[in-house]
Amino acid sequence: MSVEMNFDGLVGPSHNYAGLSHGNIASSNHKGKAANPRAAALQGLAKMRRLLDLGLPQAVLPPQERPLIPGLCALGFGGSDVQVLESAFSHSPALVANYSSASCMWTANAATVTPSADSADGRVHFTPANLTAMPHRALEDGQTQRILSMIFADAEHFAVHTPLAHTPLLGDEGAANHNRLCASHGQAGVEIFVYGRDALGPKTDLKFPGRQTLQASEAVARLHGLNEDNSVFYPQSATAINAGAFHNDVVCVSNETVLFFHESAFDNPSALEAEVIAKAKDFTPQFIMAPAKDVPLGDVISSYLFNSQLVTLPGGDMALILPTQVEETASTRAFVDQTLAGDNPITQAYYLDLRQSMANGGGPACLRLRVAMNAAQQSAVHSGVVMTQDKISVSENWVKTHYRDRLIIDDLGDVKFLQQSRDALDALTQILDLPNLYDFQRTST
Ligand code: SUG
Repeated sequence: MSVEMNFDGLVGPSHNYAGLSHGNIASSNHKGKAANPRAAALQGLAKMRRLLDLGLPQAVLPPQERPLIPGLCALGFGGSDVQVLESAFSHSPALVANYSSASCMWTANAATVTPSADSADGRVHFTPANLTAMPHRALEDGQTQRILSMIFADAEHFAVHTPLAHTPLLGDEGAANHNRLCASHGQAGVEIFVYGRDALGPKTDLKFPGRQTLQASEAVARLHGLNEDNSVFYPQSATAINAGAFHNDVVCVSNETVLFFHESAFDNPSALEAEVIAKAKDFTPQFIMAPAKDVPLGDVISSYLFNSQLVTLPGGDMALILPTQVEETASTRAFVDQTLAGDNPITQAYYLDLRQSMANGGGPACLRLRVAMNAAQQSAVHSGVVMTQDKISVSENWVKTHYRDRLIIDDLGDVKFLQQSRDALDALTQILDLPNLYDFQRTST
């Protein structure tokens, strides 16, 4: 039987607020504030535990190596690893902040995933996102490809592609701009690629970056063996991007038959709905749209209503996994209550404290990469990353042992912090049975 497994990003020890993401309001608003990596990682693990408690399969993607010493070496900083960090930091703390970001925790941006029911060759396809739009995120794709290749190593079931080239033509932000509608996870569906910018089209009036290009979405669909009958390409509205919805998953989420979104997400939602209905051969899509008159776009972006996880529970009903900010905002709370009472499959809502991640613009949906798999594919996943209650407890203890509870930009140049981060990641590779995952485990000086 097919299920959807969520691969959550384990928050790395260098979680901090450097204000690196132009167009991401939360990131800009928290620039320079002290972060609490320990609380951030524990909040993420508590979310994983909640999903396990609900009976849903849960796995984890490890953090990437940060500070990224090989990246700084490639910029000409030399000597031992400690000297590289010290000279880079004395040259530019802002540069080191880019090479220290824990942004890979938002695994909705790790890759785009096409389940085998949709792909031409019957395998699950992954394209690691190049994340070209933001300098600190453009450092992620090499390690992402390595991590995915270790976890989804079985070529009979999985295809892990090379990321698209780093060019503005092909800005790719992964599953954060990808929705899939289907009767149930194991059945063929319609994949909706939402883009922020047509890199070959006329100039638009975007105030903030439209990170995902149409050309990247089309390339990913081709690589994954999709065709025009099971894929849709649709622009996100400039209104949403200019208000701070830097990814589509800030204003829209899908699960099986349901597309749950805000009226301002798309300029012409009815045209999108019509195209999806025409391509949905054996199921009836359900569109749940929050009207702007009831739920202001500003409330959507500050609360992250649509950055919820929409999941199918073992009994068949659907649940929303939401940040507590949605409960605290009158308009969004009212819309959730109205949705639960309405004639649709969503019957439950859970509010979780993810404030550390939210302060950098990452809600529940940002923290997970969804992979729908049949039974054979599930058993081919590297078992070390599959979470159990016990493994969550072990991971919590690991966080409590290795993570700081306060981190500011100045700490990123501290060589003791470099060593602490490496000790943490080294211990994690044992917990997740991913030996020699990190460069420093093979080459450090
Ligand atoms: O790319 N924030 C991330 C948040 C990504 C959220 N993901 C999804 N919506 N799927 C970003 O803007 C902030 C880092 C900083 O400012 O320190 C950051 O990278």
